[in-house]
Amino acid sequence: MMMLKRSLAFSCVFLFLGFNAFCDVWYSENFDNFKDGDIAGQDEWKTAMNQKTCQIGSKVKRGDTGKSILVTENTMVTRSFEGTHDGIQYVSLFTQREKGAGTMLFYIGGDAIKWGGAAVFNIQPNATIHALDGTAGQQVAQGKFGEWHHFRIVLDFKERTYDFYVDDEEVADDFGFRGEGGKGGVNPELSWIFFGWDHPEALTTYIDDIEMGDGEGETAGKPQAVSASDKLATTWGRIKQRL
Ligand SMILES: [Ca+2]
Repeated sequence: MMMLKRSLAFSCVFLFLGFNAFCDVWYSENFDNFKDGDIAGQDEWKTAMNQKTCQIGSKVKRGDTGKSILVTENTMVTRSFEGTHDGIQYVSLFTQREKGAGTMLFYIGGDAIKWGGAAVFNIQPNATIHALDGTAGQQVAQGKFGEWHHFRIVLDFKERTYDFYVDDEEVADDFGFRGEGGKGGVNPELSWIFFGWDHPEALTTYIDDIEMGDGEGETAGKPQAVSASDKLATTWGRIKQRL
């Protein structure tokens, strides 16, 4: 892991001018190399709110091969991130839910987990997507069962607001952080994400390809241009030769 971090740091130095977008990413995971079963205990993922762990599986995933996270009722997991991630930050992920009576909850923040969250949103049993503006929830989009949706959340830790994009369409603009007591003033930076459903009503939801980084992340979740990939692979090869 240390080697990887060092390599990434090196690559950012080398690629700073030519491939700046790459450097903006500070967490990227497709879960394809995780072990099947409990995600808790892998890559610093942990259970949250005294719930059971979500699962890694290969039944439903983005792409033809690989794995994703399966979120079911009474499961909730979180991951914390080191470093200072303030100013403008983004989270990009893909999610797909099936029919069921449970609600898929998402929280992103930097204060107390759950109630001190910054951006708070969910997918309800009828597949509508809701987001909180402060403490007031409202429907912002209509999802479809059994289809991947792309979520991109852009958080402004100075203004303490966030924008929410569903499948590239902005569905929430400058929604207030939830924050402790709904004041929204207690999240200095992005330090964790967590999701799940802490109730017994049935839930089947998948999450894949989580990416987090500095800035708006406009290209997150989009296929990279072939030329950029080639350039990256070539540069990567040179970096490895030097190390
Ligand atoms: Ca995957």
